[in-house]
Amino acid sequence: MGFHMVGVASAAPTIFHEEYHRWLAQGMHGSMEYLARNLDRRLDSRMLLDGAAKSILMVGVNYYSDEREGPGTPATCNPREGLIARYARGTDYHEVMLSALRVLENWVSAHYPEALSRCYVDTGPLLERETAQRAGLGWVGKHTLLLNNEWGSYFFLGAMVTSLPLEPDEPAQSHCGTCTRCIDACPTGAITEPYVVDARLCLSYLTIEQKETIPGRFLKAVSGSPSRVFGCDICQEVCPFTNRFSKPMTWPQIESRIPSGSINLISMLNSTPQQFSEQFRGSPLKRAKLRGMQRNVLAAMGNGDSADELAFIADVAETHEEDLVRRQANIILDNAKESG
Ligand code: B12
Repeated sequence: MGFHMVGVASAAPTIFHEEYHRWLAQGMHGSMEYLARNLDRRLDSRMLLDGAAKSILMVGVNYYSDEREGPGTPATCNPREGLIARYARGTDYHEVMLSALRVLENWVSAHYPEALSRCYVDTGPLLERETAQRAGLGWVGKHTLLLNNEWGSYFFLGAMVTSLPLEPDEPAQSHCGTCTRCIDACPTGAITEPYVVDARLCLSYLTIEQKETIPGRFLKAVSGSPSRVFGCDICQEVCPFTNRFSKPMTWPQIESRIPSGSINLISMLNSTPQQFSEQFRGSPLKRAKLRGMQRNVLAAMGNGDSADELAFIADVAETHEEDLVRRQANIILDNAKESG
């Protein structure tokens, strides 16, 4: 079916039960309430399929696109461009991967008609990375993402849960050693300790998942050079394994549609709902909605460092039709006042 990685884990309780509860108790999930739901199943995959789950077939699909991110690229040279995280430059992976998994599921059903199964990509109550580590697809890095010494970390995970008792693969071993580059590079300190990401501090959460304004203390990180207007890959960009082993993707369905890796900030700020929905049909950017993207690009435009910038942001605060964007503009203005 073209998956780049595949492995089997037995359905089992997580060995990080306490860590997960601590993470929730500290509020690190922010507004992603679904992470606190269905904990019986989320923390013990034997409970999936109404208690009939025996094995989980984990798959991985490489999505690395080799657009450069460093010096000389539009997002770095041009302050009017903002970077889109690599995973979001093509068509949304959820449906594409689910369709491929369903082909596999149909094949299994044809051979084992009595077997129950369910496919998940992202949305199910399953700890995909921990399960994938047990299935031998790679190891959980200190940035909490799954890493593999053939593919790096730019790959999606998907799962087929089945009632069939399949023979499990050998779990993968960690190769992170004493390296802390991901922790050191995160501009907001979101990796609060190895293997723990406080989502509330993560640029990915701040620019995609949360629907409110981006607090002033994160503006420098969003508007850095390059600015990041949808998701963030810094913890992966600095990883020696990711750098060494990433190879360009081979799934045309999720190929990058944004060759520069970045979008024009002003065009997005001025985009109409029709333009946005036509330009980004089927794209992960839709998750942030137009108003979320406009909030992000405004936050990326700067901190009101010059008089021109301040005047522009003050105008947005008065005239932009989205309430969220006007409120974001006021946060930038307040922030500029505070920092003199
Ligand atoms: C919620 C979520 C987010 C949240 C929270 C991130 C997080 N780290 O949990 C936000 C919005 C911030 C996010 C961001 C991103 N995400 Co996300 N996300 C998810 C989702 C839906 C659930 C993850 C989850 O359950 N989190 C809850 C926390 C508590 O779980 P955890 O970090 O695994 O915590 C465990 C470990 O830390 C462990 N632990 C504690 N101590 C120790 C010690 C050791 C030694 C070990 C090994 C483990 C360990 O205990 C915890 C309990 O098990 C998954 C899909 C899925 N269902 O799994 C995708 C997923 C993890 N995301 C993915 C991607 C691509 C991203 C981004 C790269 C996107 C981007 N470019 O912006 C960023 C990366 C940021 C980062 N460093 O995590 C991919 C990752 C693929 C891969 N190769 O790993 C996934 C698997 C989606 C997919 N199907 O492909 N994401």
